[in-house]
Amino acid sequence: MKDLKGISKFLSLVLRHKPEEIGVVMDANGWVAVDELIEKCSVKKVSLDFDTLEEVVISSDKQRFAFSDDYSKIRANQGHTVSVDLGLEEKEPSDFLYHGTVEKFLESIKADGLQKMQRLHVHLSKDIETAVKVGSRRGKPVILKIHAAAMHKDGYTFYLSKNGVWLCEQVPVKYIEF
Ligand code: HQG
Repeated sequence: MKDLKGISKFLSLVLRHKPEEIGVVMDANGWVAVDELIEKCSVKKVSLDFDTLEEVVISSDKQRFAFSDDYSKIRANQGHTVSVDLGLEEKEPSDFLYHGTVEKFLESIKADGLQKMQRLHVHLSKDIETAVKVGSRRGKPVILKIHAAAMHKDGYTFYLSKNGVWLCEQVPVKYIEF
């Protein structure tokens, strides 16, 4: 059986954080040529062919990756730490969005609000269930309720990624319900 999850994690590393890990070129919009990706994955002994890559893209639980229309390029839908312009769609959020985190960050979040840390955006979830999954990556999840519509009304911009993750620059403390 192919290790689709392992490949997906490796692709997340390359397509969001470290294209240099295997020496692929990423354009300003986050795209990497599929042929080059497949070829250079072998450098790290990750054996990949087009069919497997397509399987990873289709089976990704969070739809982490997308092909260009002609399947010649691939990119991550969100989660980057490298600076890319994804042409994100600005969107008005519903009343509340959620953020899954853990206890140890609360004091700092209470002081500074939610910050994007290493990534390009603060990531917010449309429902509590998704936020629980995000928080659980780090331990016992703590869910923060974000007064998103109020923020938007006050002039903050929200984006919705292709795979349904809400993104913004920051969330000031006054919009966070702890
Ligand atoms: C915390 C996954 C201290 C924040 C998920 C989080 C998501 C602060 C951590 C995506 C802080 C950053 C992103 C402050 C925020 N002081 N800590 N002022 N502001 N934090 O991984 O949201 O599976 O960059 O609470 O599903 O956890 O990779 O962000 O705990 O969509 O596809 O700093 O990653 O997607 O951590 O996760 P991250 P995140 P994938």
